[in-house]
Amino acid sequence: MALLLKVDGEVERPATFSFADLASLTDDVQVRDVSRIDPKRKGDAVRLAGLLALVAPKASARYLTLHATRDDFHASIPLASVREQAILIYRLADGPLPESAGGPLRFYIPDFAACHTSEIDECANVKYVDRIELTAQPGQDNRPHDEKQHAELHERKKK
Ligand SMILES: Nc1nc2c(c(=O)[nH]1)N[C@H]1C(S)=C(S)[C@@H](COP(=O)(O)O)O[C@H]1N2
Ligand SMILES: [Mo]
Repeated sequence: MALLLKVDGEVERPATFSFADLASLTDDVQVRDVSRIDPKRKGDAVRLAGLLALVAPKASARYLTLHATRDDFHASIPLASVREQAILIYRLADGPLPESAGGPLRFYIPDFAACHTSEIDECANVKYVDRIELTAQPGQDNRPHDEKQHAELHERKKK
């Protein structure tokens, strides 16, 4: 089974997860039909908190650094602010989340701020996330800093 995600860094038990691993997590960790949270989103998710319970973050873990190798996009956000709310969308109609929706795995914060207005902004909803690294300090982050960079990023991604 292809690996979707590696979770490592400041954790007691680094782990990797496949689609089957995520699908077999217990019901309390599953979020069915994310359109109930955001009508623009579709599919099923697992709670970040459920994955963190398995890897056991160390007390030193303060930042969550999200890596998308596919397009070299990275965001690093304070762990405490998303620990309980964030989810990872992994499934659509019983299959993997398609690339067009940010799949195979998409990080999603339900109550994000407008782009580049805060550390927890819409830009941190990282698509194609394949590694979550817990760090003591802010990690790799190449989100756009202003409206011009943001517009350029979106223009690039349309092509
Ligand atoms: N891997 C990756 N994730 C990404 C981006 C990106 O360029 N690459 N863009 C971000 C930005 S700037 C925004 S506003 C949202 C847009 O998500 P949407 O296209 O699903 O609306 O995705 C974020 N996640
Ligand atoms: Mo954005």
